[in-house]
Order: sequence, then C-alpha cells, then structure tokens
Amino acid sequence: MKTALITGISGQDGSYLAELLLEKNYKVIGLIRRSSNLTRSRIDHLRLNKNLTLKYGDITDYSNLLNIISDYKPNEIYNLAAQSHVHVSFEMPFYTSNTDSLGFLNILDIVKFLKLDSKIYQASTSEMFGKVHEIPQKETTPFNPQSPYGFSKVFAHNAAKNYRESYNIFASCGILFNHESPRRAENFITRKISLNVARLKNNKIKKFSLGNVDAIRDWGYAPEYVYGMWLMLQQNKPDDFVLATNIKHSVKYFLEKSLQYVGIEYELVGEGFDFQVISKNGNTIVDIDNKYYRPSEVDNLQGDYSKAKKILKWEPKTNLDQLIKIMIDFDLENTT
Ligand code: NAP
Ligand code: F7E
Repeated sequence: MKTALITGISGQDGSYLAELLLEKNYKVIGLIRRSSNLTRSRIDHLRLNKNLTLKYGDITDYSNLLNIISDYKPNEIYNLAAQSHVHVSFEMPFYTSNTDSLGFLNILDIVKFLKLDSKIYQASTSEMFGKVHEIPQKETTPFNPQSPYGFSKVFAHNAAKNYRESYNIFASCGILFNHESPRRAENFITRKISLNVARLKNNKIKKFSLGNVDAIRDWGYAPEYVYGMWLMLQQNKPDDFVLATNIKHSVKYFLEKSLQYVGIEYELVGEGFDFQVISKNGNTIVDIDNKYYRPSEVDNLQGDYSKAKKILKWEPKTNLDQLIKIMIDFDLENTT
C-alpha cells in the first residue's frame, strides 16, 4: 500500500485528490491547519475512512513537516497548500511568499535531508506566465508573473527544478490553468458567478458586483486536473506539464452563459467600469465595483496541454458549458 502526504487537503483540489487516492487504496496523510473554525467541510465525507489520517500542521513550520515526513516516509507528496488567491496576494505579499515559496522549499529540503525517494508534486500555475510572451502557453514559455502569488510560485517552480537537477530529487510541477468545481471558494470568479446567478434566480439577491469582466481565462474541471497530478507522479522521471483546455473565454462570456443557463433575460450595457447587466424589467442585476480590480492584471491565458496528452495520455473532458451546468445546478440546489 502506497502512502501519500497531501498538503492543502482541505482545499478544492486537495479534497478531490484525497478521494482519488483513497479510491486507489492509498494511505493518505492530510495536513490540516489549526483554526478557530474547522475548515474541513470539503473532506467531511472522508473522515471515517480508515486510510485517511489528518495531522495538524503548516507548511511554513519546518519542524512540524520534518516530524510528519520522517514518521510516514510518504511515497508521494502532493504540495497543494498555498495562499492561492491572486488579489489577496497583493495585500499580503510576505505571507503569500512565505507560504507559496518557502513552504515548498521546506518540503524539498526535508526530503533531501532525510534521503527519501518520495516523489513530489508541486502545484505550479498559469499565473507564472503573467503578461504572456506567447499564445498559447506551454512548458517552455518564459515566465512573466504579475502578482506576489505569481512570483512566489515561480520561486517554488525553480526550486523544484534546482533540487531535481542538483540532488536527483523526484519533483514534478504541474503548471495548471484555472480549474473549477462546486468546491471552488466563493471569492473566485466562476463560483462567485455561479452562486450569485443562482441567488438571483432564487430571488435571494437583487444585484451583485464584479471587477474586470474582460479578463480571459482557460477554465477546466478540477477532478480531471487532480487525476493529471497523480499521473505525473506515476512516471519514471520527474518533469513539468501544462494541464489546460486550450480554449479561452472572457469573464463576461462566463457570466452571460450562466445567466442564459438559468433563463434570466438580460441586456448588456456599457464597457469597462460602466459595464452593467440589466434585467428585462429594467433593474441592474450586475455592475462593476473597482475594488475587485487588481493592481496588475493577467488577461490572456490559454494553455497548450499537448505534452501532457502525449506523455501522460491526459486530456480534459468537460467543456465550459458542462462546467457551468455542474456548478450552477449545485448552487441552485444549495442556495439559501
Ligand atoms: P485552495 O482551495 O485555496 O486550497 C488551498 C489549501 O492550502 C487549503 O487546504 C488551505 O488550508 C491550505 N493552506 C494554505 N496555507 C497553508 C499553510 N501555510 N500550511 C498548510 N496548508 C495551507 O486552492 P486550490 O484551488 O485547491 O489549489 C490547490 C493548489 O493548486 C494551490 O497551491 C494553488 O495555488 C494551486 N493552483 C490552483 C489552481 C486552480 O485553478 N484551482 C490553478 C493552478 C494552481 P485552509 O483550508 O486551512 O485554508
Ligand atoms: O480570477 C477576474 C479577475 O480570482 C479570474 C487561482 O486558483 O487561477 C486562480 O487565479 C479573473 C481575473 O482566479 C472578479 O480579475 C473579475 O482576471 O477566479 P480568479 P485567478 O486570479 O485566475 C490560477 C490559475 C491560480 O493559480 C490561482 O490560485 O476574473 N475577475 N471580477 C474577478 N475575480 C474575482 N476573484 N472576483 C471578481 O469579482
């Protein structure tokens, strides 16, 4: 039986990955942060599984990680823990860097120090491409991050490469483009839209506000992306892989498709800060609040996943319409 350590198990991806590895009969060790409120709602349904062990910890705490990794000697370590919100990273650059850069260095260095042959997955991101140098982006596209989140992840990505080349550590990075699900936190754009469109439909709210609706993203379905993470650690040698759909859409497109899916009739008016969505009875149901704009924007992400397709035999299956349906159906059912 293989043992896997998942940092960030309480997050969107961590919860899907835990399900996948438990189904594959792994012993799963999950790192959980202590907080005044329990943050385990995404993994509550797994708590009784005898192959799941939750340990209190924090990836910025070297001694805590050293104890856990030396006790369990995991065959695979998935580092999903991060301050993952790009906008928040502008407000908390030191905290973000400490977690997203140095936290991962702790893991690499502990595996080196203990001379383990653990295979390590690092959650790299399309945000490393930032203001993009080529379209679509692939593994060889130069990085040009535009946020503390992006530059912290570049540090971790480079650290993985350096430990791989210097010390023969098996560290693979998945450069994942945006992937979403009903488990996405409510302050990311897709979930913010699916939740608020469901609330509009159910007459729970009259209006909600967004930021830059012209930004472009490449959105996929999270459970398929965690399967790609697992595939990366089943290879014989470490490497980096883009996981994406290679299809890009604007935030405005996601919003329109969502409104159409629930049957709200609307009209778009204005551009930029003056953009509004007006309902058929003349009420503003979506407007712009500049507090959701970022100091620097990443606006043209589109991933080329052909390397993952060739080597991992990985391909995305869920298109954007299907993703919107999955998320809105969940939110219509659960909106209170
Ligand atoms: P998420 O939902 O925000 O989950 C982040 C997880 O990290 C949570 O479990 C959180 O714990 C944990 N965490 C944060 N700081 C920590 C610390 N100092 N020590 C231990 N745990 C800590 O993120 P996600 O969407 O699942 O993404 C997973 C990973 O992939 C992240 O590294 C993210 O940056 C990266 N990524 C995500 C995407 C995407 O589109 N989702 C794309 C590319 C890369 P709490 O529950 O206690 O907050
Ligand atoms: O923003 C625009 C916003 O916060 C997407 C993380 O998982 O994916 C995620 O980062 C776009 C941006 O995700 C609002 O300006 C407009 O252009 O959903 P998001 P993100 O920044 O792309 C990458 C790959 C990661 O690695 C990250 O961890 O939507 N936008 N209006 C808005 N965004 C938010 N959050 N809220 C708005 O009201």
